[in-house]
Amino acid sequence: MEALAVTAVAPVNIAVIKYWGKRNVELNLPTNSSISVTLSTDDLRAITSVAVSPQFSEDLFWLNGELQNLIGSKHINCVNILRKERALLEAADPGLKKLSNWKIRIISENNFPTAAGLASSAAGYAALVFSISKLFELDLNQTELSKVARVGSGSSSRSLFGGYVAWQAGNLENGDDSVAVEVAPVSHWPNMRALVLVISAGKKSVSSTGGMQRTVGTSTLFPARHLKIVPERMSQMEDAIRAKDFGSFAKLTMCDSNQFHAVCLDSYPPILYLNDTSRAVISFVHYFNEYYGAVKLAYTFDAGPNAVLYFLEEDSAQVLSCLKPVLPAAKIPFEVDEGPSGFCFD
Ligand code: 2P0
Repeated sequence: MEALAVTAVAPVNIAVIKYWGKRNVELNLPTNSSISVTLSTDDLRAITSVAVSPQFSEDLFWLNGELQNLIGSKHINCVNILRKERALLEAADPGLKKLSNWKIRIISENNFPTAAGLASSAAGYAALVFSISKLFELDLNQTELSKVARVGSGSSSRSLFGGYVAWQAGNLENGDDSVAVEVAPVSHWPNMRALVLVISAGKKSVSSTGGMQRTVGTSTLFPARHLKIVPERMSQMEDAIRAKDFGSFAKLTMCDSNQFHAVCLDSYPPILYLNDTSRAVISFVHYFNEYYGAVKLAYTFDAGPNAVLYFLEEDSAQVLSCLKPVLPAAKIPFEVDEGPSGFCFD
């Protein structure tokens, strides 16, 4: 059988300035910009293999071993955007194989809980878009690919880069300027560490898309957040990252997580992602920082109860020694990653 295949690995990213709210649901255009840190693919990652063949009779997609319905899905929307890019290349060079007409098979696996507020869709769409761009030999840079991944899932735009990444909300109605850019590479702040505390591996109580629309439609606190506070925090966070100012980075990260959960609570009906264990983690982090007399540890929570802690390598012994008695399974902290990588096999 004639077939071409590529496998790619893409990392999870965890936002320190949160994306919450869409101004265009179909294109995943956000109401505010956001910033994230890309975690190591050694620990949390999506691995996706894509294959095309003239012998395949339909497009098929398996996620974590289960066949998915592709019809009308955001996955097929991403595939079709990239098929159009490939068709442009084929039109310019008649010698190229007509891969844009071949059906595709996609197999994707996450090595962590899917839809539990651990950015599984971010890694998944980034791996999908990256692997197809390699398969189709497209000449698109990471920012251009981030635009395609964004259509699948907003936060995935940030997983096209390693290190410290901003997703610019943009102003255009077609989303052409709603793209991810690098704030700093992983090498800039190599002693940054993250620790994921999986408090619950269950699926989220309210989907991100549904939750965002509820907040946009009902929270009276939300306009202040996305119009005034986040734009200010974006530049403060970029400055903190560029200056490697952990105290400012940590405080902004915690304040932004808390405000994201505050507008969730201010939505009607309220959206409650944190649980008692999450709140105990928040108290622990503030107690830890007070005890050491400096902001050495930060927490952030996405659309679920699981905590991500940020700290510096030089403080990891203190952090882990405090956490190990209560979390015996605490692993070696994750490093920050360089971003997606892919390889072809014949
Ligand atoms: C973020 N979250 O910035 C925020 C913080 C959750 C809380 O991006 O609807 O899965 O696919 O664009 O990207 C989760 O939302 O939502 C998210 P869609 P996505 O990471």
